Order: sequence, then structure tokens, then C-alpha cells
Amino acid sequence: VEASIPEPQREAWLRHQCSGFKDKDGFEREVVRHVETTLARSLYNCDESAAYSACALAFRDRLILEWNRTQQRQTFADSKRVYYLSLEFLMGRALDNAMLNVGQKDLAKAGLADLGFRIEDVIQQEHDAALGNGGLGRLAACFLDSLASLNYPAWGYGLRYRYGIFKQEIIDGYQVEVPDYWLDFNPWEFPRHDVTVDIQFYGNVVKSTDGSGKTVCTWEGGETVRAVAYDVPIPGYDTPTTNNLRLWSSKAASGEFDFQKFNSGDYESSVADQQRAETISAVLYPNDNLDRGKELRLKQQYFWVAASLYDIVRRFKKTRRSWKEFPDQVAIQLNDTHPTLAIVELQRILTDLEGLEWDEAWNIVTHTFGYTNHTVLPEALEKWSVPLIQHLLPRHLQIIYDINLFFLQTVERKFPGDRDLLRDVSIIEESQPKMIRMAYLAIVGSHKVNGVAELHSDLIRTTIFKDFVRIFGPDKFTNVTNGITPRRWLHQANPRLSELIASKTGGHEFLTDLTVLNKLELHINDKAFRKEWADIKLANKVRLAAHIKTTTGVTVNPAALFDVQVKRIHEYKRQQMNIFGAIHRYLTLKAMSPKERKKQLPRVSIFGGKAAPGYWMAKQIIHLINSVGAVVNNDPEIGDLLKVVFLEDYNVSKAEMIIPASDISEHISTAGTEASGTSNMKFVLNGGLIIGTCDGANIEITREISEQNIFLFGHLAEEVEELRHSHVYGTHTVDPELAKVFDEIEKGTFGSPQDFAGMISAVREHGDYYLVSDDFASYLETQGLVDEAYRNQEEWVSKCITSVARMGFFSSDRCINEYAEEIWNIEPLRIDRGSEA
Ligand code: 73E
Repeated sequence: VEASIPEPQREAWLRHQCSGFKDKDGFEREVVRHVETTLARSLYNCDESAAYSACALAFRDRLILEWNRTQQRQTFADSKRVYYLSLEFLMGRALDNAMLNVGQKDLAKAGLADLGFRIEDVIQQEHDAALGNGGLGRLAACFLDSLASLNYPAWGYGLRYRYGIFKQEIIDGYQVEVPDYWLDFNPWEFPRHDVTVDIQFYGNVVKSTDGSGKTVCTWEGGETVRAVAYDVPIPGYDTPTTNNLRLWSSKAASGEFDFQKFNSGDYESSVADQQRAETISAVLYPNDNLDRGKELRLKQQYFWVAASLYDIVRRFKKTRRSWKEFPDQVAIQLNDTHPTLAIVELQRILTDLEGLEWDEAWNIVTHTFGYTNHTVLPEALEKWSVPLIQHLLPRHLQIIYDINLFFLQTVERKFPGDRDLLRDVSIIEESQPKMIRMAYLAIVGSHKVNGVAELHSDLIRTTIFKDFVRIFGPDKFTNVTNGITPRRWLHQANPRLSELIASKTGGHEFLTDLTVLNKLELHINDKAFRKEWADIKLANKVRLAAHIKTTTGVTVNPAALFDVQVKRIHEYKRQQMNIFGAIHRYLTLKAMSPKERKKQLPRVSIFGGKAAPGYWMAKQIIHLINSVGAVVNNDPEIGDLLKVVFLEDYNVSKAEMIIPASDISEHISTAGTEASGTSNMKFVLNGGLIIGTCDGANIEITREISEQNIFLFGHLAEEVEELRHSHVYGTHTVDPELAKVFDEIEKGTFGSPQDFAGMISAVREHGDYYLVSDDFASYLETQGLVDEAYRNQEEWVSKCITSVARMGFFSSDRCINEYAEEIWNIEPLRIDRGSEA
């Protein structure tokens, strides 16, 4: 790498090479320098916010040096890279993570203390980077952490939204959305004003013939928008590897204004053009597991995909290799169907712009892409209308039709005369208007398709994609069970537990090899260890209780059983069943004599999660939870026996506080609906047990930790279809215990019954699609078992320790290694430590 600096200048460059801070003194010097110069603040008015900024800048400087070294080394080694395309990266806070990953949190803590700050308070100043909705976006963030920690040459590509997921306020029990403008001060991004790509939209396709008589299609775009790169360094844990997350921001291609319009006095329309361009990357769509088919969303997708591919191709071209080597140098993973246009765009680049023959180009394309499916919910499967694509991307529509034509020809050859099959697997749905089925396009254009947990991968093979298994054979479809990064979800979120584990397993090796946790089972009978384990859980609960008090005003007893359900609000996740269960508990307590009541186990029912702004039923669920809380929490007969709280604005940094404080968490989706779930893994890893259905990764968690340590209930996935059918065509009666709950709601106990009529009628009149009534008895019974088990604290703690010990499989490191081997065919590349380490 050094040899690339010209000889005459090399000595000067090397002599002045930056190296970042080496010790506490150096760190303090950097912080003070940033306060005084970068922030232009005096030391006398340096508040916590300024201390955060300066501390973040000091670490950023360090990261960017390692980032530089990593990028040089990876370019020099010329090895295969993986590109992870995701419309969402739910990163959360970066400072704590950066300090821990470079191994200098203790140093920073001491340094900040010298300067008069508590590190915890400084960390709390940071605004979450919330460029995602839920599990899909957080998975992408965990993957980036693992890719860097395992030294894989990898880049993430996404959009730099000006507004991330909205902030949720609860006002009078209702969700109110507030915009999340997060870019005021973001020390973690580096604008690359020199890295830009002009992206075309609209226009038309012109056909001509080249010198050799071949037909050439040229897309003459109608509108051009400029993509500007912003780079975010991603530090690996305990390694100098620092990968890149490149986020694209949109702006007008013609500079600030259209000067012609501006000079002719047409200020408004020149400003409007600029604003229209900037709108593309303005806001994250706040829908989780729902496709709305909006034109702006399609523009976002193409803008991001086209800029990323241009960048990837540009990097490949610098190696001067032949095109057929492209898949040996580049793997591109599609995080759901959102980036599927990348398949079409690469085919367009190779044929229209680079002059390759169709077949040769298609061979390259299909060997480059892998597609991960994250959901089977029909309302979440993306479809774009043909007229919309025709209007926005006319050349791409032609290419999609050609891809479909060639694909259907191969199907016809394999299954001659099967017209039903052709119709069923066609990328074009013959509806009014015609629709493009993006998942089908993604399957046809990729060499591997994976689901995210075993049950889910089985389901896609046997239901929504079964015809494609017949056509392509079973090997194209595979499973990679999701995982989570133990750095953020154990070491960072639960430092005391992490240290306790380190003390019993012989150091911090479990953070890079999570299977080392199994050593904990050797200490299961160690009294002092068990005591410390229980103390840590209690301390985490005390901290959450304080948060509940300051944010909701409700006093909860840290000795009570903390029952937590935090995730996006969705009918399939069944928060409604949870709150119906809480009402049932309330009614049961009310019906008891005071003497009987005294014997009951106190419980705190904790909810959190955002509803998509247009999701009326989800908002009703939030309102009911808050209304129940208002009654129950103020009932003197009930006292500590039951509290119901809704925590506002659930996000990554709140999760880091809530998850370690849970005794039991709820993962209770209708069987077959939650593809994996990843918070289930986080809760168990933090010494909480779970109550759940046989769905998603719950099944594999059960296999690992054993049935003794999980509370499973409810119908199985294979029973769901028949039950739904019987609701619609048979005689469907509501479970009698659930009927009591409905009666109470309808009596007005929790406010105006009309407010909750939709939730009740969904069960009673509209076929109970999510099987709330069918699973209710089993749910209540299992909650009873939870109470019973919690009474025996010794047993409970044993279950928790055993479960943690057996969670090694669920590291995102294991998961990323599977992708690397089975799908990407890439190898790690170690970066030497710089001179400072
Ligand atoms: O089960 C989760 C899964 O753990 C699934 O619902 C979620 O992905 C997680 C990670 O694999 C998911 N999100 C979406 N689809 N599946 C989605 C769909 C459209 C827009 C935004 C998110």
C-alpha cells in the first residue's frame, strides 16, 4: 500500500501519518481540541451535549483512520466483496458501540471523568440513527457489525433519509407521530461530495441499429436527480477492520437552482425542481410488513439501486478484469425485494451500455445476486403496477418483459403445455392493471433464495414459492436462521451480565464465539454466581422502573414479574391478545376475596412499539393498552398486583434498556406469520424467559434451550389454514373467557366501547383471521404456568442461566458465516493493526 505513494513524497507522508489517540491523556487532548476548535465552544460552557460531540469526534477520527487502512488493504488485495443492499439500517447509537468495539471504553470513561463528565450521561446525549422500521432494518445493522468483526470485505448500501422512523408520543392514550429530524449534528457520516451519480427517471426508449446491424436500445431519460454518497464507518469488534456503509442522498442535478428559470424570474418552479429532487431521500416509509405501492417509494428504490450499482460497477472496472469475472469479485445480497430492480439495472448496464449479449449478461447477473425473503404475509409482498414502471422506467419494463419471456420459455420446455403453471409463475400478474411480482423477479434473477428461520424457509418452499422449487430444483432454496450481535445485545446493553459471564467463562471470548457461553452450565449450582445473576436482573429492573416512573408516572414494584412485549404493533404479532389477557387477569383479581388476592403474584405488563401512521387497528390496540392502564393502575384494590404500562417511542436505545430488565417476554404471533423474530433471541440472551407460539425462530430457540425452559402455547402452523376456513364456513364461537373480556370492554370499563369495537368485531364478526380466540385458552393457561414457575425463584434462575448457556447458535456471526460460505463465496481478509495499537 505504501508503495503507491510516489517516492519523492513518501517520506513526508509517512512521517506525518495520523495515528489517533493512544492513551487517556491523548484522548482528553483530542476531546478538548474538538470542543475548542471543531465546536468553537469554550471550556467554560461545555455541557453534556458538547462533551458528547467532542467525544464522538475523537472516536470518529480514530475510526476513519482504520477505515482508510481497511479500504486500501481491501482494494489492494483485490478479493471478492459482498454488497448488502437494504432500504433500512436501524443502527441506533454509535458512540458506545465504537468505544467498545475499539476496546477503549474504560479509557474514555476515565478521560471523561477527568473532564467532569459521567460517561453514561454523555452516551445518552446521542440521537438514535433510526433508518428502519423494525426487525428487517435491525438485522441489517447486526449483519454489518458481524461482517466487520469477522473481517469480511463488505459494504452496505442504503438511503440517507433526512427523516428516520417518526418519534412516537402518547397523548391522552393515543399515538401521535412527530418527525425525526436527526441530521442536525451527525459526526458519524462523511459526505463525499465528489462521489456522485446522476440518476435518470421517466423519458422514453429509442431503438437504433449499430454498425454491425444489431438493435440497440437507448433510454433517454426525462428527469435527472443526483445521488451524493455519505459514508458511515462500521468498526468491527476487536479488529482494525472498519467497513463502509454508503448512504445516498438526493439533490437536484443542475446544482442549486435551474439558473435559466431563476434568471427569467421563475423562482418558484426552480425551487420546486430542487425540492422534488430532495424529496426522494427525504423520508423513510414507516410501514413494517406492508406494501403500499406508492410512486415515491419506487423512485427511492430505483434511485438507491442505480446509484449503488453504478458505484459497484465503477469499482469493478478499475480492476480491468473481463465481465465474466464479475461474479467472482462481487456478491450482492438483496434484503427483501426492495432492491430487486438491481437485477434489471445490472442487465441493462451489461447489455445496453456495455454491449454484452443477453445470455452472457444474464449469466453474470444471476450468479451475482442472492435474495433473502423476510415475510409470507400477502400484504407485504411487493408488486408494482406495469403502467407505473412503464412511466417511470420504460427501458426497465422492456427488460422485465424479456426476462419473463425467457424464463417462461424454460418453464414451457420443462413442463410442456402446463398453462396454469405459466400463469402462476409469470413475473407479470395478469390483473387489471397488470402487476409485476417482485419476489418472482428476485427469485428468477438470483442464484440463491433464503428464508430467515427454519419454519419460514420450509413455508416459502412449500407455499408461496413452491412452483419455483419444481422449476429450479430444491438447491436454489435454503435457510439461514437469523442472528443478533452479542456485542450490542449483551456486552453493550447489559455490561454487568457480560462481565459476570466473562468471569465464569475465562474472559471475553464469548463475544466473538458465542458458543463459549455453554461453559456457564458448569456453574449452574454455584451459589454466589446465581446470587450475582439475580442481583443483576434486579438492578436492570430497578433502572427500568425508574424510567417507567419518569416517563409515565406509574410506580412499579421491581420485585414483580416484568412481562414485556416490545415490537412493532401488528395484528399478526397479537398485542391484542396480550392486552385481552391482562384484562382477564384484572377481572380475575377483582373477583377474588382480599385474602385470596394477597396470595397472587404481582405482575407488570409492559408494552412498547410503533403503529404505522395509517394502520387504524394498530392504533386502536395502543389506545386500549393505555386505557386499560389508566383503570388498572389506579385501582386501589389491585395495587402492585397488576400494572399495565405503555412505553413511548420504542427504539434501539430503549430496547437496550428494556430487554435486560425482562423476566418474561411475549413472542406470540399466529403460527406461520412471524418469519423469524430477533428480539426473542435478545431477551433470552439477557437472561429472560419467553412465552411464545411455535413460530419463527421460537422453534429453534426451543430446540437449543430445551422445552423445559420456554413457555410454548397455541395452535401449530399446519392447523392455521383449516381453522381460518372453519371460522368462515363453520360455526365460530368466541372462547368463553375472551367473551368475558369483550363484555367488560363493552360495558365501558375502559372508556368508550366504540373506540375498541373494531378489535372485538375482528374476532367476533370478521373471521378472527389471527386466531386470537382459538389460542386464548391455551395462552391463559400458559400464563398461569409462568406465574407458578416464577414463584420458585431458584428454579427460575436455573432456567435463565441454562438458556443463556445454550444461546450460542443465535449470534449473527454464525449467520454471516453461513451466508459467506453458502451464498456469497467470500473469505475474510485480515487488516494489520496500525502502529498505534
Ligand atoms: O420476522 C421478522 C424478521 O425477524 C420479519 O417480520 C421482518 O424481518 C425480520 C428479519 O428477518 C420483516 N420486515 C419486513 N418483512 N419482514 C418488512 C416488509 C416491508 C417493509 C418493511 C419491513
